[in-house]
Amino acid sequence: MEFKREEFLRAVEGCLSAEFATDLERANKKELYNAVSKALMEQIYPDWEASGRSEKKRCAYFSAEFLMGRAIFSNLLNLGVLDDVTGALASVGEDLKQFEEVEDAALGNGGLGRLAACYLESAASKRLPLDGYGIRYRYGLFRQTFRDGYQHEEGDDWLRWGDPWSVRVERDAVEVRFADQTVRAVPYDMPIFGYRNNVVNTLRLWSAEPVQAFDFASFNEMRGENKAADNFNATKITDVLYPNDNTMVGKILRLRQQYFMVSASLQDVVRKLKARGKDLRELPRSYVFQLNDTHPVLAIPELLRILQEEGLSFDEAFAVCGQAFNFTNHTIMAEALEKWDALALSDLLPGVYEQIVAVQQRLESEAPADGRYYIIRDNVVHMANLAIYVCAKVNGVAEIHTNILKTDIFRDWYELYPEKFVNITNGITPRRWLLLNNPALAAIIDGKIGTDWHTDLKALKKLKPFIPDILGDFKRVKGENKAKLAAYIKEHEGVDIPPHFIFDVQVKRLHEYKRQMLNALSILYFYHKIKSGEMTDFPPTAFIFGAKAAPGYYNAKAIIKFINEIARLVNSDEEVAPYMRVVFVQNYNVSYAEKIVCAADVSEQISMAGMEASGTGNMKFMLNGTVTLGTLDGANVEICEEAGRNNNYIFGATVEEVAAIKRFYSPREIVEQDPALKRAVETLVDGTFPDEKGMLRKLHESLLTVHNPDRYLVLFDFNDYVRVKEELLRDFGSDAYYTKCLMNVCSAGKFSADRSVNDYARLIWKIR
Ligand code: 26W
Repeated sequence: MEFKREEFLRAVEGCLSAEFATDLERANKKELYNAVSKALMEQIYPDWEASGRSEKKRCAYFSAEFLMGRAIFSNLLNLGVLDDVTGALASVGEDLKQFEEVEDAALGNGGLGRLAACYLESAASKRLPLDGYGIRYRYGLFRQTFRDGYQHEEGDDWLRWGDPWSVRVERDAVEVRFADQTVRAVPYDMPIFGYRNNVVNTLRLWSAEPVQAFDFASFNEMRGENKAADNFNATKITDVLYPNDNTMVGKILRLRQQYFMVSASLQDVVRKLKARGKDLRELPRSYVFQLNDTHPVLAIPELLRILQEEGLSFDEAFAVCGQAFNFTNHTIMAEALEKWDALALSDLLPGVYEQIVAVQQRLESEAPADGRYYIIRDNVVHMANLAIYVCAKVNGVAEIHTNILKTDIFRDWYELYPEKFVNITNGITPRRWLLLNNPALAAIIDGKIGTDWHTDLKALKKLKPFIPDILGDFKRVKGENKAKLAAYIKEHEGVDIPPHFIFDVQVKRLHEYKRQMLNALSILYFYHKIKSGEMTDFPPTAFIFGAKAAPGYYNAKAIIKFINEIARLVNSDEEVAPYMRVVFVQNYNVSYAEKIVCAADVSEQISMAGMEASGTGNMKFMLNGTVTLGTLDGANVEICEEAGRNNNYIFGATVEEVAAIKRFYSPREIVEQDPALKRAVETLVDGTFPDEKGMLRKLHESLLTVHNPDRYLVLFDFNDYVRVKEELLRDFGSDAYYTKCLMNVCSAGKFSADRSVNDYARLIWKIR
């Protein structure tokens, strides 16, 4: 984008006066933020309009979640005006950094939603015609605080700052019909800027509204109460993001959300095609759809329904769907695969249910009748099976994950349709996750190998011969990033972390399979060794956690409480103060991640092998020069392939071993044979920590006494974990250690989302 300072400032002034009746002198932060954003939106409109006009085949990415984070800095970076705008604002005495207070758009839970956001950015940067379709939740993922170590949730009022990076497109509103209500879906379009290439794609998020505007006449006739009720029901659909990650509770409101989103999106697509005079039988020539997990899978029966309404036969409509739809699986946890009660579904969406029944009949005529292939069974509709049966391609998100799909959870389907299954290893956008969050490291790299890597991350391998030259600069930058993070943590969490400590970080959603518990127990283990005098030379380490627990997930919340208690114990102990600190940061989100990822020395990726589909945080740390302490799970496997296993710290049972161990696993025995481990585990029940609600006791039970105790092999892997962790902490600081860090940077090329979207485009979408 061409930037003219005077013109820009005039536009900001114009917006301030028109929208807020104020000026540059008097505007507050929020007004200035909105005016700066709108001034830029005005200028990019022609590019946006041009991108939308193209009749090239497009991909529509259907996702219930887009975890966009903060838009302004990333947009300025991609428009190529970050420095210009910083300078222009400085010339009128304003600091761009003040917008770091702007709320994140947290319209997603975790990995799956953030992946969708990275893919939109990468596709625009690679000039691929990809648009996102989703829901404009009024409240995003809850805001987390800790009170006495317990997680508390508050509503996330992200629109408090306004939404200057979206445009409400009233003319494209559509109606969505449920058996018991009809609502209006109004799109809000967010421009997605390619990196310095004038491409602008679109994220279209639907907001639910009542069909009729407030009816004053009927209100006067004393029917006002009913109207108010209609209004409430309609907007309720898009009120709030479900805060669950990896567990699925069949809630009718969730069903409404999902149908609302896919119906509105498909109506949008069909209307566009009809306006261009296209035969809908040819839809796959113009569009391809990617279903982001099971949440948008209702799109399949909905498109069948719409196409038949438009005059196609069932077989014709089915042929279209078979070519147009593709499905990504993001987790092997059975609890997370969407299933609906058949009665509830047919009550709410009879037309859709009818199509599912028709698909089931078609499946029965095609698949072996041995009970392995079904969509509806025992009055439950299995959305993953519907997706696999109809979709052209089904993909996992890392090699190991795709192999598990083929050999385990979807093995019957793989036997029937082997050609459908493909792997697309996840990726992250290097613009947000290096250029933007770590400009000093980016500058070091630019200085040695130029800027090709900004859009071709594989080019980072050219940095290898320069590693010895930049070791000192790398250490300095890491040190500066750590100091900044420490100051931020001091301000926001009230905990002192000396910047010269090793920053050992585990940030991700809280889940038992991710094993924050393993990390917690190891901290207690080291703490006890330091206290008893057995370890006098423990390398000073700060253990930093960040994670939200689903509000209904008891054990996850208990683990937060446990770690907060450990933090209190450790941080208030003067004897161990020279050796360790523990902090659990509140409200971990995309913006917090940007600060943490560039300041970490150790990246904890310690899920039980086979459980983490891919992980993408692991890639962010790697790109920022952090070694992985991890299991051979998800994309960790490929990280080791790329960067060398010797440049990371790998421990624990492999997937193959996990299966064998589980057959005769006795966590009791393990604890009894290991007094140090036992001591750490017993803190859950021995009065070390107050436990007035019995939460810690429940954790103890889950490890030792429940049916199927220690499901995720925390105790089994403990010894190996502690051994490798200690080795890592002792290696820290040497040139050899920092060389490992930089070997990871040089080897991160594969994990660019640019590569991922290119793979999708080539293998699945067939778009250019
Ligand atoms: C409440 C329903 C529900 C079910 C599943 C919500 C969210 C999910 C997701 C599938 C969970 C998720 O985010 N999975 C993560 O996807 C990332 C992107 O592919 C992977 O990197 C992570 O390993 C995986 O856990």
